[in-house]
This record gives sequence, structure tokens and C-alpha cells, in this order.
Amino acid sequence: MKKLTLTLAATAMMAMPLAATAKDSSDPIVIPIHNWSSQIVMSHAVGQIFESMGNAVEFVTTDSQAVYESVRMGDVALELEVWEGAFGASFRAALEKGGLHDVGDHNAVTREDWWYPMWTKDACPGLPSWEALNACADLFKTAETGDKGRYLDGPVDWLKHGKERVDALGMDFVVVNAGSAAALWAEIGAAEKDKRPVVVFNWTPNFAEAVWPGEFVEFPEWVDGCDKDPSVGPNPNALYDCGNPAKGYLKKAAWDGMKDKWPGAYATLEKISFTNPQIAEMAKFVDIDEMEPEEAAAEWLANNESVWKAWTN
Ligand code: TMO
Repeated sequence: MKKLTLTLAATAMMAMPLAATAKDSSDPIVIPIHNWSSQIVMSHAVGQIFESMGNAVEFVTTDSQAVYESVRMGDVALELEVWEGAFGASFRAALEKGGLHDVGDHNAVTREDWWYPMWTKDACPGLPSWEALNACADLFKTAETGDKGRYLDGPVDWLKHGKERVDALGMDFVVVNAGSAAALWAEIGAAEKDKRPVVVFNWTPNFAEAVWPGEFVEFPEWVDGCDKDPSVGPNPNALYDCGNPAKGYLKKAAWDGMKDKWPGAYATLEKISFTNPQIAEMAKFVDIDEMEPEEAAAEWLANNESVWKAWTN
């Protein structure tokens, strides 16, 4: 019996193409998941691609800043959405320490910043300039914010530094952090009925652009070092006195050990590249169509076989 098994195994090995000699580990590839829809759906889509190649995959929900430390240590294998605006600083810090590397950019241009639906501009026609927004601060007053305007920022772990920016630029706004991405969409949705002016954190690519036409507020242009060197940006004594990059990158990152442990999956990761419309659609499946992320990922893969199958050879 034992002999027969060995013979079968040997036969199977001989039938394998030479290129498959470096085989992926059977340990699960651990993929981190965060708190916005495109990242969750994309992570499941890539997990399902890896599974189609015979790999085991596990998902773990992690903080979106601390994850760079987790990738560096190999606790998770990769990160699929490194947004320049929100995570560039944590990514760069982890790169300097070593243990993770840049696996290239998606074919996408990203922006994350203060944003308003178009009806807000009807009430404050000087927009999109930040000075015009500030002159209209009265329009955004709420009971909670007193005589200052309300700005609903993203959840705290996205580290948008809204409060620091308000201080650095001397703005008449109070920054409130949303508890979740869903709270941002609820704020816009609630304002829509009576076209109440609102300004909230938003980003692109995202489903929101197809639902609510809108614009980003134009702050002083991002300059490298604006988050590290007070002399950079218009206020010589403050950090965060610039907008986020208007043409930010969206990168993939991997643990340095991934290449040797799962060479097949790593080769696919190198080729993976999603576009702005593809990423926006992933978010839409969850935020508009109310699919579960796994289901949304499967739907996306079923509709786009020619896109992702090319990444697996
Ligand atoms: C990290 N995000 C895309 C939500 O700005």
C-alpha cells in the first residue's frame, strides 16, 4: 500500500511541468482586511484567485495603519490597497525598517480629501477653494459645533489629520471623526433631501462618485514633507498645512518572505493591477447593491475572467 502511494506520488511529480518545481507552501496566505469596501472586496477577489491556484487563504481584520508592521513581520502576507494619502507615511516608515517591499502600483490614480456634493457649491459658489469654504463656515454650523462649521472626517485609523489641518490653516471648522465609512454615506444621504450643505471626507476611486456628483476642496497643494517639516507648506510653523496628494498612488505591498514561501501566488500578485472603474465597481457591489464582500468578489471575478486569468499564468 505504502509502495503504491509512493509510486503514484512519483508519477504525479513527473507529470508536473518543470516551472512548477518551486511549489507554494500549503500554509494559508493571510490577507488583511480593513474598514472600506473596495479594500475588503479586492482582498476577497485576490484570495479567491489564489484559491483557484490551489492555495489556502485566511482573512484577518486589522487596523489600516498597524498593518504595515504586520506585513513587515510576516504576520500577514501582503496589503492590496496602499493609498498614498492615508497610508503613505506608515508604508514609508515600514519600508525603512525593512521586511516588506513595494510590489508595484495598480493602474489607478487616487485622491482622498475634504469633499462636498454639488448642492453644497450652490450655497457656497466660491468653492472649491479652501478659503472660500472657510468663508462659508457658517453654512456648516450644527448644534454640536456651535459657531463653527462641521467637517465629518474619516474614521480615526485613517489618520487624516483633519484637526491639525484646521489649526494649521486657521479654519473655522470643528473636525468630527466618523465611526465608520457608512457614517459618511449616511451624512451625505441625510443632507440630500433638503440639499443642506455638507463637507465630508471622501475618496476616489469609490462608488460615491456615481451616486453624488461632487468635488474635492482645493487646499494648498501637497508637497513632500508637509507631514514632517513645518517649513513645508504655507504655514511655516505647522505640519499638515497642505491637501493630500491630488494624484496619489495605489500600491501593493508584500512581506519579503512571501516570494519564497508562495512563489506562485507572489508571481500573480506582481501582475495584479486594478483600475479606477474596477475599484469603484467593487465598492458599489457592497455599498449600493448590498452584497456580502465574498459574494461581491465572486461576482466581480465571474464578470472579469479575461482580466484576472491573465495574472495567473
Ligand atoms: C483609505 N481610504 C481609501 C478610505 O481613504
